Parts: sequence; C-alpha cells; structure tokens
Amino acid sequence: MKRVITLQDISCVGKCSLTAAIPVLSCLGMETSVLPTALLSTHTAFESFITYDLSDKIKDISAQLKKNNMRFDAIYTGYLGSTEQIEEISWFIDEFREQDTLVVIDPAMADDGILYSGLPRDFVIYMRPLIKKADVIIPNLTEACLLLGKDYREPGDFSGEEIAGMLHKLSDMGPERVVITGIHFSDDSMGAMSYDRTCDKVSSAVNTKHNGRYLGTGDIFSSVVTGCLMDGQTIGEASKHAVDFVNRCIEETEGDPDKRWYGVDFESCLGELREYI
Ligand code: PXL
Repeated sequence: MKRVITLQDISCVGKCSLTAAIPVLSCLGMETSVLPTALLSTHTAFESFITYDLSDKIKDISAQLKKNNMRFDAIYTGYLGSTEQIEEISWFIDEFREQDTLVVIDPAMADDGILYSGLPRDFVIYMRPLIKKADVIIPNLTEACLLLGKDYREPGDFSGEEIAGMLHKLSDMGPERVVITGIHFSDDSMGAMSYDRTCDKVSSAVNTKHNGRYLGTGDIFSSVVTGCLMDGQTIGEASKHAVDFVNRCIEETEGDPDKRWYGVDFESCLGELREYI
C-alpha cells in the first residue's frame, strides 16, 4: 500500500483540510499519514474561531518520524496558515523527499479573487518558492493569478487559450504537472484544465456548473487528484475524476444552503471513489 503524508490543518468542526483529505485518500486505497499544521475550533469562514499554530512542532515530530525510518511515497500539502509554516513545510519536503516521492502542493490561499481571512497580504511571495519544489500543483483560478502576478477577473472572462498559457507559465516555475480548478467552460459547465510537461499535453475536465461557493471542495479535489496520481493515472484522468467527484459532493449538498460554507456532504459519495481506481 502506498503511504501519503498530508500536511495541513485540522478543524474541530467544519469539513475541510484534514477532515476531508483523510477519508478521501483512505477510500482511494492510500495509507494516509498526517502532520497537522494547525488546530482550529472551526474553519475560518465561521464568525468566531481560535487557531493553535503547530508550526513549531513540525521539526520535533519530523525528528521522531526519522528515528522510526518513516518514508513516504507522496508528500501532499494543503492550506497553510502563516508564512513561517510555509518555511517549515519547505524544510520538511527537503528532509523527506526521496527520488520517487511525489510532491503535490495545493497552494490553498484564496478564492473568488480574495485571500482567505487571516492570511498576510504578502503570502504569495512565500508560496512561489514552495511551488518550485512541487511535482504537481493544484491552484484555483484566483491562486493561479496570484502566483503569476496577474490581475484576477471573473472566471467567464478567461478563454481556454489564456488558461493554457497560464498552465505553461506555472509549469515554467517548477512543477511538471499543473491543474487549474474553477474554470468556466460555458454558462452551465465548469471544471478544471491540466498540463503535463512530460508529454506537453493540455487536458480539460468538464462537468455541470453550480452557483455559489462550496467550502472545502478544493481540498477534496486535491485529495482525489493525489490519490489517483498515486494509482498511476495521468494528470488528465486524475483531474477528470476530481471534477466528477466534487460535482457529486455538491449535488448531495445543494438542497441545504447552510451547508455550503460548512463543508460539502462528501460522506454519502465516498463509496463512488472506489470506481476511480
Ligand atoms: O478549504 C480551505 C481551508 C482550509 N482550512 C481552513 C480554512 C479553509 C478555507 O476557508 O478556513 C482552516
């Protein structure tokens, strides 16, 4: 069984980051190890929350993992809550990466043109050197614009050619495979576009467009991509599975508008992930 370690926060309530990544990766047949980077009472979209930053624990925990000769087939990072944390994670990658380790970075920091609440304005300056270390990155359209220093516009204003150009430029920054999520293909369809530099191929993954923001779907998307890549799939296949799975999770949640910001009801769809591997 392949062992993935995922480094991201955990919220006591609210479905995102580790509480989404663990079940998804486990269902995709991965042994899922974790290194929690922060403990929150709820995710940051709730009105009031408290965060315990665990950045200063990363080196101590890593030292114990090393003593036990722990090795990982993949290192997958998600939401990171501070610039110090980015530096710790960068150190972790250098420490644990081996020749065949897949490094997947979801530069989770923004959505709908704005940075997540609580993150410093210069966060992207620290994120750029981190993505250099990745084999795969999975930004949404807002994060892709931030990484490229490009002005954000509404998703419908980007053409397929422009997104393809952005995929190439992001790959030039380091990662061999890039997925941009939250692409609008038409008034009623959306999905992701991906690029694989090893075969110079751009692929599109399309499904139904749903209105509104559903929190945590980016974390589910990246977890499905990571699991499917570890299963030996191409970035195009992995992205298609992630687009389809997120679409199913949104369908399950759509009936209850309060759930959008709480986190999608992925639980009732988890079994469907088995069809992807
Ligand atoms: O889904 C991204 C995410 C992860 N972790 C925390 C968040 C968010 C988005 O708001 O608040 C704590």
